Amino acid sequence: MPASRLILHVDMDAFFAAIEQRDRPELRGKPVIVGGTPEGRGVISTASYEARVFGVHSAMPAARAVRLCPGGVFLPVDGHKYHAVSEQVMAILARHSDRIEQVSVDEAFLDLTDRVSDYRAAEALARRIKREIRDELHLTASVGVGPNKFLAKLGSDLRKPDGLVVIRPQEAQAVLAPLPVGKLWGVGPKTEARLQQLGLRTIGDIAAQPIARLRSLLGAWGDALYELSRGIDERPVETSREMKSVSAERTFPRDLYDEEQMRRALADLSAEVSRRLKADEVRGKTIAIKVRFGDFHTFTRQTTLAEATDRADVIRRTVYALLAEVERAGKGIRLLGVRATGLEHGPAQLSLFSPQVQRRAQLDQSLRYLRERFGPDAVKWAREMNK
Ligand code: TTP
Ligand code: MG
Repeated sequence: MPASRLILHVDMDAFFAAIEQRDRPELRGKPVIVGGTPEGRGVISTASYEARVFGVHSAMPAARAVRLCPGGVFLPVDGHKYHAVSEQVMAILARHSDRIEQVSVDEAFLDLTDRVSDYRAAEALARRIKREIRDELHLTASVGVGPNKFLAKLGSDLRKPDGLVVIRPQEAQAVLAPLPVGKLWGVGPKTEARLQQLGLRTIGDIAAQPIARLRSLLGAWGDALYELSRGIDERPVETSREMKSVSAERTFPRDLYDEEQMRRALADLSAEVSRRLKADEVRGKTIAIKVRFGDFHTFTRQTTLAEATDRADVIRRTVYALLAEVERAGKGIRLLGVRATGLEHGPAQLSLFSPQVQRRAQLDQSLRYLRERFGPDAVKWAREMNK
């Protein structure tokens, strides 16, 4: 049951800036600002904790950062380097669990439910992970442990940098109550302002509302906020393996018997999968075909390529070969699908670093959860409120 999950969240401290300070000792202890230019162009990616004292933070226009922190050392983004370090961090995490969901370049959830017996053991594992990251990568991470994703992530955020916070289920309400509503997942600055207008300043204020009032104020989204305010969050950790597949399928108005028509459909589906792989800047190593016959019998066949691909022609040739392996015995085909899994990011894939891409991915996941748990109405409200 979700109530008994044990989740750990890791978030590296001042990630890009910390890597630069590690590699250039003369920058340690100094306000380091990565992204943007010293002339004040662009938007900054992150700032070392020394620079944050001046009020500098991610996504701030560089011009403003220069004004706030004139003595700051501005450095360009070295995406390749950060990507490599990100992979090292994830490799350390992978030693301790295979149920890992990487959420962004420096952040991941681990589902420890089947790995450790209790919170003490989880805390010991959290210390060990922090130590390995420090000893091997000379970087610090903040870690949160809790009964769900929301509380684990909150925990990693509460004592940054180099923090470790364990939130046991029975402590959740007390930890949450005094925090501002903006700490609730999905509540951005605009929603926070609107909730404040309604007299809802802290998470405790929300938890204290009758659910009917929240519903009348916020629609189905009120249910979602109410649950979070009480430390309830049933989103599962979705491992890359589960999440990372790109597929397209088509049900035909009439069953197909003609080989040429099947090939045309597969060509279209391959092109569609290729287009989406490219849009996400990933490539698939395993290509699968799905065949559903008129009698609803369904088969999938897959093959792993020597090299991951995003090319429509490669995918198409692969699924043609797979189709030939499916025993059709003269039966009509009702549905065909093409799927790419074993997704890999290209070596030059920098979009993981793009805050827009990160935010979009997180928002997509959040909205999916809202829809599944509280229905389309909750999604509508969440969008409306966060406009
Ligand atoms: P964060 O984990 O949000 O920030 P951080 O690691 O720099 O600082 P901390 O976690 O200690 O608060 O993001 C990780 C990296 O992603 C960050 O180092 C730079 C990049 N990033 C951007 O480029 N733009 C952004 O708007 C954000 C939020 C992050
Ligand atoms: Mg971080």
